[in-house]
Amino acid sequence: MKSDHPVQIAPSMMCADLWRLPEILSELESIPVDLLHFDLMDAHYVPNIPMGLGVIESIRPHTELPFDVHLMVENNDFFIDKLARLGVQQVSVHVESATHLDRTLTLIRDAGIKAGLALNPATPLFWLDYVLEHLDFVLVMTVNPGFAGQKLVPAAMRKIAGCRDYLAERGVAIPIQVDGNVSFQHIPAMVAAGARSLVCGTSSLFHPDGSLAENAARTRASIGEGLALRPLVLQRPQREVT
Ligand code: S6P
Ligand code: MG
Repeated sequence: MKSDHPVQIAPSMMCADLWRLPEILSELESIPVDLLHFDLMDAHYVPNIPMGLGVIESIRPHTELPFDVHLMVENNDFFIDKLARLGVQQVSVHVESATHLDRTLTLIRDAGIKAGLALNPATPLFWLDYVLEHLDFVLVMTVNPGFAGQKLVPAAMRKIAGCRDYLAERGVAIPIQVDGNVSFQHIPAMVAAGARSLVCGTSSLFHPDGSLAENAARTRASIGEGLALRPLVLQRPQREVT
């Protein structure tokens, strides 16, 4: 994930109006965004199928922006060589969907693609323990995967800072991507907690109240606010034991 922006903007393409795709693509390029995020689902691992390989294939020749594919499928390995042939730059897989996680991450890298591990809101950080050397980024989900337009899971916010500290303690300098209700309101805290790539959907870049250009300016301003904040310190919830 290389670009000049300290925090990358990755538009979630399942939130774009496919009817207006050529126009949207050229607006995204002129903003400019940093990479395009595609959600590939199979109606098994998650109960939805917003887009398939065909959409990625038809868009790929029309832009030089890097493609970031978020796999939410039961059979990750089926997709890897196909995505490599389509010219995708990075792929993330979910811990729960990978029967042999080490093998799947190795397949991704061997295909010349950057590998990411996606952690659902309830998935602990320790899943990273034995695969860190295979990873180019970590995807922290702040909603349960499957749909756009959901409410943030508050505990997942703590995981962003937890993940930043976890990686720093191990001397691993890979970026944290955050996906799910990345709204104008939440972006500053997400960035202050350590997010360096934001998947932007209906709650920011594709917000129905603004144009793409207006929403992009608000998104960059919210990122600026987050970068100016002191790094968020991880606060564990206090619960009274009765
Ligand atoms: C959800 C998917 C996401 C969504 C994105 C939508 O499973 O992985 O990439 O498309 O989170 O954004 P928003 O702002 O509508 O929550
Ligand atoms: Mg996604």
